[in-house]
Amino acid sequence: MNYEVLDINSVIKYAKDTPQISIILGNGEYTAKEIGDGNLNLVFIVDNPSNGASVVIKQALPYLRCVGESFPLGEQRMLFEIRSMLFYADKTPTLVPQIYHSDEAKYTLVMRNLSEHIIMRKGILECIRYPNFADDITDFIAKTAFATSVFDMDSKERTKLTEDFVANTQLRKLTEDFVFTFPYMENETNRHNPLIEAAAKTIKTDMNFKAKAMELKYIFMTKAEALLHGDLHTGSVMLNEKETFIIDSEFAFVGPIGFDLGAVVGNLLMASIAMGARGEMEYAKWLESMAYDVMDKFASKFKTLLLGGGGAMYESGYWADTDENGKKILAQKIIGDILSECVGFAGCKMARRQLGVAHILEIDSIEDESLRATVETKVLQIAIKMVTNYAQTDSAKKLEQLITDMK
Ligand code: ADP
Ligand code: SR1
Ligand code: MG
Repeated sequence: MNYEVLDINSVIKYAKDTPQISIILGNGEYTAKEIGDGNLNLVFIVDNPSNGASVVIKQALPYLRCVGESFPLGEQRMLFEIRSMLFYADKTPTLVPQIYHSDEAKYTLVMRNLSEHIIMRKGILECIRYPNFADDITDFIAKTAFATSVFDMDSKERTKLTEDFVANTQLRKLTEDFVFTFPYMENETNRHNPLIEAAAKTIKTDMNFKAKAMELKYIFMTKAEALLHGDLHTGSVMLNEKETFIIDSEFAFVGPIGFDLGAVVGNLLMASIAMGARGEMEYAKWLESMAYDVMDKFASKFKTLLLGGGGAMYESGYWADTDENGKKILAQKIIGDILSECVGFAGCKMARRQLGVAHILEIDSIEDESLRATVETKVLQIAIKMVTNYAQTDSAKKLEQLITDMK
């Protein structure tokens, strides 16, 4: 490690000594607190109480925070968060916090403190309805995926994009291990509620499920479709009823678009099951319907973008001006594949949150162990169904049917 890991004292000095930060905070005595509740990094809020100014400073730790120092993890991952957040700031500026400064030598990203927004998981626990979420998240996925696809970029730009993110191998490997592999075999990092021991054991011998999980891992590892956020769960979204912001893109890499979409869909479905078990039936229904809405909205927005696309894909003169059908057939095929992969990826993400190292707030905070087991079991059953049937589940309607048939 050849950089200084910040603490609540040194982060104040860092803010004072860095003109791009001190210009935002202004003159005065700064205060700092560490608020990181994620699995990987340090997050500080630095305030200037004399004028109310405030910034968030995020820094990569040289290890995996949720496991501890025994699990080293390269701090270079922050470079990919910096590059992707700057890219998003350009393409979807209203959907990411304003970036004030980034430092590739100190592995820091300095951004707007979203003090009027909360992490979506926490809003879900309070049953808050977010009327713009489905539109905002599908804008984010469709626009950033299209802008980095062969339908918009030329070959040279795409080669550069791939080069900029190809070295994010450590975080890709985290996903390969913790989403697609470890939860379905014996591994020391796994943890689950003792009351679901039987289900946790069964999945490890379910060859049908395990083969499909490997198929999805193969797609994850080989399909270089577009630049992904890479960890787009509801803990990477800060919002209120009016605005939505995407944060925490250190897992960014060029991969299959269905992976980001699946993260959103899988986390909404898990949240729906958890909130239903807490007695919030109407809210649970709304969360489930939002999962389908996200798939439908993405499909419609992405189709429009693909039909207007060019980039490295189409040689001028290939399609006749009147020939819209060829483009439509191709767009339909691409979107069908993205949606079915989304269903499979969502299923893997739902299963791993019950069996692997990282769980979710909406379920883990259910104190009654047996109620929690009921939720975990239901999530697992649906997840297995989604993974084993993903290839033929290529629309929101088909996913809804698959889940309804299990009720
Ligand atoms: P990790 O990479 O460790 O998962 P996150 O980027 O998810 O870290 O940030 C951890 C927490 O810090 C978030 O859950 C949120 O509470 C807080 N946070 C992160 N970025 C901001 C921000 N721009 N404004 C306010 N709070 C933030
Ligand atoms: C080691 S697993 C930690 C998890 O936290 C991140 O948010 C990713 O989802 C990762 O899989
Ligand atoms: Mg996070």
